[in-house]
Amino acid sequence: MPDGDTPMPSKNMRTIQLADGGILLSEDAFLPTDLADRAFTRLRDECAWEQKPGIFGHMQPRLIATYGEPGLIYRYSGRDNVALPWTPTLLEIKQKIEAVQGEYNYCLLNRYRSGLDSMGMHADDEPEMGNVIGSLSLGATRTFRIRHNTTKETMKFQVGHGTLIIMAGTMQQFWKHEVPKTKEPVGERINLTFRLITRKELGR
Ligand SMILES: O=C(O)CCC(=O)C(=O)O
Ligand SMILES: [Mn+2]
Repeated sequence: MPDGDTPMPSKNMRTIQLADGGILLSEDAFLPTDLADRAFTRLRDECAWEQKPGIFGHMQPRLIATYGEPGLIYRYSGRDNVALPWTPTLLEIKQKIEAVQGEYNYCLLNRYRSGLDSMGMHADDEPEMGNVIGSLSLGATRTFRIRHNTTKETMKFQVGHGTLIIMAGTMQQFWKHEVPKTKEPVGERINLTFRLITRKELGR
């Protein structure tokens, strides 16, 4: 079994060494289509989706849901997001990603209802956040764009049904990422970001 820090990528996984020690792993069809289809339907129909206000008080342009170990809270954009208990679908996907890299106790799900839904440039660099984040995409293909903080170097990835991206190394310190809006007629997309919220911040 991997120890969580040492990646065990499959032969279909690309490893990209980014400037300043960022690491990005990606695999297009990480989840087989039948499992991806089943997961998309279940997560869409079973998760407790909410639209929440962002940092400036306006509604975020997407729906979110948060799952994980009991009592775990992830605070971002000035709001607490309390984990609901893991569902079987989330646990199944979590274990598959952990077999590649990382150890996770929390999942933030984002649901992009159409091309108008998006996520702006940001880094998941809160002090309590582990540096390895496993991001699994389901449904419509969207662009995942990353940008270096100072050189502004950018890279784009098409993330489709079953695509896995793992962000690791120093990526959150030196790079930001986003899912821009698109005018293309795209369907719904669900993205799962598995994270490790460290113990010292539990129970705040
Ligand atoms: O939807 C995505 O691919 C990215 C989600 C993300 O960056 C986040 O939840 O922090
Ligand atoms: Mn993010």
